[in-house]
Amino acid sequence: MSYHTVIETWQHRGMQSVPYIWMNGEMVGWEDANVHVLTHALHYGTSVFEGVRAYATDKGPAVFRLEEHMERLVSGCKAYQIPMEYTPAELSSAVTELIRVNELPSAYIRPIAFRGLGAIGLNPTNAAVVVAIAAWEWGAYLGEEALREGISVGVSSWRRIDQQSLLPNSKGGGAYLNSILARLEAEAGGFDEALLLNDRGFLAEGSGENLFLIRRGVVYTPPSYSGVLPGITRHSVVTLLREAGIEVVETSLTRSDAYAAEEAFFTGTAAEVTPIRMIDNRPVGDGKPGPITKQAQTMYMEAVTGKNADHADWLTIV
Ligand code: PPE
Repeated sequence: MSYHTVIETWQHRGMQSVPYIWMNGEMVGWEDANVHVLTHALHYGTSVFEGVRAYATDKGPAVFRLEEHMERLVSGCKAYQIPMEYTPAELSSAVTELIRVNELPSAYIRPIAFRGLGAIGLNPTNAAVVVAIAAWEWGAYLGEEALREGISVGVSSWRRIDQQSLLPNSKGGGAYLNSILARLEAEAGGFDEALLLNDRGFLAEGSGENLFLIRRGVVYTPPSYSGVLPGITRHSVVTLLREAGIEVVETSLTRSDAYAAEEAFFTGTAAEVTPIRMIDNRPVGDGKPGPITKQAQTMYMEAVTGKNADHADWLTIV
């Protein structure tokens, strides 16, 4: 398949290209934002990325918790020793500029820093670092129906990456091979998404989402020592639930807790608040999104679209 055919096929599948991608400080054309096959990150996963969303608001497109995402990117680069020459503030300006030049009303934003050309072999020091940001319109991550009706998840045979071998707090590219194994296994098994346990058998998270369980009106979520990514959506939802007077407890959770839950949902920038209706073929509650799940979903959507004045500071107006 020629490279141009590849691009056309990708656009056919609904991934709309936009005029510009930001690369190392410049706006380059979508079709020119390419890398060489000897890019270090392609071979060894030496990259750190982010997923951010911008929503249409009364004041135009607004990016949700932009600074926090850029700070997590920069600290992930530090952890994986990828020299990053931009500050979170500079990266944030690049994101808003990119949305502006592409005239996007809303967007999924994908910043990435990676080791490029200059080294093959496991010492990446001489591989030049490339920083790029792409943005495009992306609808519901697991489909509109998932947001409305909920999804079925299956506990994975794969364990979530562990802090003794990788850095679960960072979005390191190579580490996502773990998520990919789990996601493919889940779909092959007839589930919509995977639920990964950690190395000690406690519940961790989805392939790209944090987990919440609800029992007797209390909301539970695995703590960072369970090896989960400290999700920015997770933090936002915990904050909103507590402000609404709902108790949220961060504690180790087991598979039994998952089966006993009356409600469950996943959170993530891409997945937003996605209800879980089945876990390992057992209905969660009555198999329909419950009241606290719906409340979390509504509060989150209000916050991201600028309808919660108390959290106007979470939005960067483009
Ligand atoms: N856990 C993992 C492993 C993860 O990748 C994400 C984000 C989360 C939790 C939620 O984090 P946050 O977005 O800060 O609330 N996953 C991103 C990538 C998904 C993808 O398919 O790529 C995302 O949601 O953008």
